[in-house]
Amino acid sequence: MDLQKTEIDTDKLVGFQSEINRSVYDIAFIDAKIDQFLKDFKKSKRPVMLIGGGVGLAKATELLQKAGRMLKIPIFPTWNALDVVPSDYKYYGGCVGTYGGPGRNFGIQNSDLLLAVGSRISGRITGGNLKTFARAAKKYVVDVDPVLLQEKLQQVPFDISIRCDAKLFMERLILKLENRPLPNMSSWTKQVLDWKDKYDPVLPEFFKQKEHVNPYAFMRTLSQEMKSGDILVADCGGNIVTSNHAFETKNFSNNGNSPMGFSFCGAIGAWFASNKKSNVVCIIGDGGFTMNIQELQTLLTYGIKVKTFIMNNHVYGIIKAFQDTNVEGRHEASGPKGYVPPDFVKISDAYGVSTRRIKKNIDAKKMIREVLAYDGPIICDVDCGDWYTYEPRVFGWDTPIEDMYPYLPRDEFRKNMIIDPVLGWEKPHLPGIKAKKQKK
Ligand SMILES: Cc1ncc(C[n+]2csc(CCOP(=O)(O)OP(=O)(O)O)c2C)c(N)n1
Repeated sequence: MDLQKTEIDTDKLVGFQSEINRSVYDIAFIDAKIDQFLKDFKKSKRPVMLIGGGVGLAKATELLQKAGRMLKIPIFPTWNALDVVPSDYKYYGGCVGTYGGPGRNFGIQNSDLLLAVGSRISGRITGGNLKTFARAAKKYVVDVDPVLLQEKLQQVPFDISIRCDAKLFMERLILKLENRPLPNMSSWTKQVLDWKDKYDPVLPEFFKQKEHVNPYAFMRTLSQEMKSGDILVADCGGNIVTSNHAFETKNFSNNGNSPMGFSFCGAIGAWFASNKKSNVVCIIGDGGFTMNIQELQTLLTYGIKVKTFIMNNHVYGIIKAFQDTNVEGRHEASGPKGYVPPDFVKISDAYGVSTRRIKKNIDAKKMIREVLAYDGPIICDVDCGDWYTYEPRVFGWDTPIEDMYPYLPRDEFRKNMIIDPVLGWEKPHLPGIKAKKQKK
């Protein structure tokens, strides 16, 4: 209460400096490490970059994309950098990690040189089997935060740690790359991009599904229907997995903390910051929507034209998937036992917000168009039945991340692993799973 009542003279507050304070960085050290990286790059056969949210925060997106066009190597964004390395970027190599989507992690796992910028390479990226993460790669890690570069906090040991702002690092890297002959990595890069295209999580049969809406098909269609410059804010749980697996380009999300209900308010914030001409779309689960349902009134009070799609699978999808993997399919409090969502259309109607329902997969495209074209706030309930099949994904925490479920036939797996696989993928059965097979 004392703090809340305190009078503040805003002119006297300590300011935040958005410009890089170059004096805190050791430029000679950074340049020497870049030289070392370029020497290793010459010897390398399978170099890659891993880009985290830090690059976007440092406003280094354009410089990173320029450096990528010079190096011509595969670049993998973490989920927090999907708008830094969008899916239509020439060297986008797919998503990586325990829910690694397009490419099923073959690119990063086969690499022999890894340059990570603005990512602390968290457990979501490495999986729990740390010694198998990019196991043949010499790892350069660039981070602005010296704390994250401390050895004791590294999930996987970094070979070379470079403390630097991402923008400054990219500037120095580009200076070194200009007018320098570089080895041709085109066949490796093509191989990674082929993996990405071949192992697209969005399967053709998803579009043919009868009855309920298939979330993967829905997200891919939505990404085709949204325009460049539109904003997508996705939430938490299974709907963020399907968004990140299937939505192409234009993404903006909350993957760090992942609080349920974030995207509804995040989209409202994004609408205020937007040009008011582009669409701002909110993707949210039924569980997440319940968390901030009172903001329906805010849409009306301020005339906020956010278009919200509730991916309604009537359960806590990601929790059920976790329960299948880890507690033998005992679905406690994840629905329908212990959790049942209300009828969101009736609730939104009561607030006076416009509504739509999509009940069938086949109607998705038409309805997406109608909602996107609607001039005002609108809530669309997307009936996904009880879908919670998020694939591909690493099954079991101690599994190398190229060993994804659904497992590939042995021969196909071997063809894709240049680096010797550890035995994980040879497992003939799914560890610990006794859950019923789901209907798709
Ligand atoms: C505020 C909050 N409470 C609990 C969690 C843990 N949690 C993560 S996802 C999830 C279920 C999400 O269900 P839903 O919103 O329906 O999305 P789905 O996974 O079905 O797409 C829960 C309980 C969380 N992230 N945030």
